[in-house]
Amino acid sequence: MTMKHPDMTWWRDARFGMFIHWGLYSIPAGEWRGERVPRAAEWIMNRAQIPVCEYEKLAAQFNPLDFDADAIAGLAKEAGMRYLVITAKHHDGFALFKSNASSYNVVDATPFKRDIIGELAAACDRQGIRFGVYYSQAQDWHHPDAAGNTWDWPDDSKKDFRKFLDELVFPQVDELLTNYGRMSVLWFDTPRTITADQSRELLAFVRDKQPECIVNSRLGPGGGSEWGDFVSLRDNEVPTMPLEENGETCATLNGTWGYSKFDATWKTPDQLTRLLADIAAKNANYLLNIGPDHLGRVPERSARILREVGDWLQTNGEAVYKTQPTPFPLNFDWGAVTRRPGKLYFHVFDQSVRELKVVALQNQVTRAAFLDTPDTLCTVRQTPIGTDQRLIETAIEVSESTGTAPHRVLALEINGDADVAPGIVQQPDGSITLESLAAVNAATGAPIAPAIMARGAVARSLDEGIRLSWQFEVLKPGTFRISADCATGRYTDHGGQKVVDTGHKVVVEVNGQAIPAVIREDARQPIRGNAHWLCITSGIGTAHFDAPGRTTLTLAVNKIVSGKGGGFILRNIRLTPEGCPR
Ligand code: H79
Repeated sequence: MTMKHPDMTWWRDARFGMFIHWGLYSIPAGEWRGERVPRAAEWIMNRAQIPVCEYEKLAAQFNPLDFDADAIAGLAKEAGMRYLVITAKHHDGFALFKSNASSYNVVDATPFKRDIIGELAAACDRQGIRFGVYYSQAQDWHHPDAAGNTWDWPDDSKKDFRKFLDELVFPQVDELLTNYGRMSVLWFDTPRTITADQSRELLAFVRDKQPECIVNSRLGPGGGSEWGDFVSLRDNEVPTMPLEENGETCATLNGTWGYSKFDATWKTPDQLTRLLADIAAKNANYLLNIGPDHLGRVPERSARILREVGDWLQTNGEAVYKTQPTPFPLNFDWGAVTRRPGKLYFHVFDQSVRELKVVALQNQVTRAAFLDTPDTLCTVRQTPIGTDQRLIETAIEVSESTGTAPHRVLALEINGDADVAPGIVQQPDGSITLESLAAVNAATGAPIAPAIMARGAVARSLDEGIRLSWQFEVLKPGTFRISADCATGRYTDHGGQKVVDTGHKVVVEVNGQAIPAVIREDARQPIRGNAHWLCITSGIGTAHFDAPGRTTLTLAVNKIVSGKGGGFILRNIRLTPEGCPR
């Protein structure tokens, strides 16, 4: 049996989905016995070490009379989302569906008695939204043999994980795939304890029941691309370069998945449309979460924000749905790029830019206009620069645009499919960006990217002793400042502090010169408005090029400091012409 899904078309085209985290944790909503339990509210049982016998009592209080499946599916539709994934069972073990495998479910254990999964599946069908469920297949804090609950059952050696699979996981997955019609997505999470064989068995079981169901990569150990049908990136993670395989960024609208009464750190509609574009530009879907409260109400703010995203998609959806990732080998400061056959979409985040310039696009641009002012044409110039015929500069004047949305999309009609001459080239502003994922291993010549593609990444997490190199084309010689952008690598908001490890020792070799440097924090900024990740910039030194031409830069990583920031996580190396602000 083939283990990979043969046809991901609907999923691949969708690009935008709704995630829903809902369960008993919506009752405490981030507070236990008068104490705030910060961050992820769905983790409260674990974070406050609440015994099963106590947490279970929440079921008797669970009566979300305002729950309206049609309203939620309708909201997803209004937001422009094409699929929906809800927590059928999260780590706390409580099922939002009728189950014969355990009475710890919404129908048997609550006064509400309604099957939430059933109602939502039917509502999604009515709205034409693909329906899927999240199922925690390894952590279950309610089951003595599952992973995770170390406060009620501290002795791991007494746990029989197989028993948990047989008593609960297989029967419940069976119920989910039998009782609710077509299941479009099964979304597994935190594959601890589960073995490779057990994961394969679970996948075969799903394939047998519903061959069309799409499964995420967090099914099996490591959660990498060898598992399932698409790569689940880390929570809230935005890749820096296009992924070779289908990816998905699951993300929060504020800072928690389950409803919290304390967290009002909502992302703005502009941030969300930018993230959506940036993620699509990297070949991934955006699965954006809402957390209904104990009455089943979607927080009004999140609903309003999502509707605004939906309004933006009404005009700009063609630059998101069904698109392919950026053909350019770098991130632009001004925005992100998506494409379709015969089209390129420049998502312009920076409204102050009056002229957009890209290098090495081989196609002729036949028309350029913003999607929100489609009749106002922008002037395009395409001129060769340098000696290489393929080094064409495409410049588009955007000063005459009259639209007002903060994130506008410039649509270019081009002859044929977007074709960008391979290689890294100095940009029209003089800068040269060496993305970490575009590097090759200097020792082997092998691309650096595949090593992380298993999981996707905000950037490449480096190993001590590695030497990375990049070849690039200098067009306008001169003196350049070299700097490195480094990122946080995992859940690093230790008490609100986002940590990027510094102190790594590197040597940059360029132009016959070896520059030793220590990575430090000279500046810090959020990554593309994404509050969950942070980027620091470290100065490295300067380099001088006398003449145009092809050259190489090598980064030798000699010593890595492994602190709370996850080690040395390099986003890119930048060369900025002396005298330019960075
Ligand atoms: O379902 C959501 C999370 O609950 C789940 N995945 C997403 C989709 C998830 N399970 N584990 N993790 C994410 C990683 C665990 C992170 C932790 Fe923490 C850091 C556990 C304890 C510290 C985050 C912050 C959870 C509690 C506090």
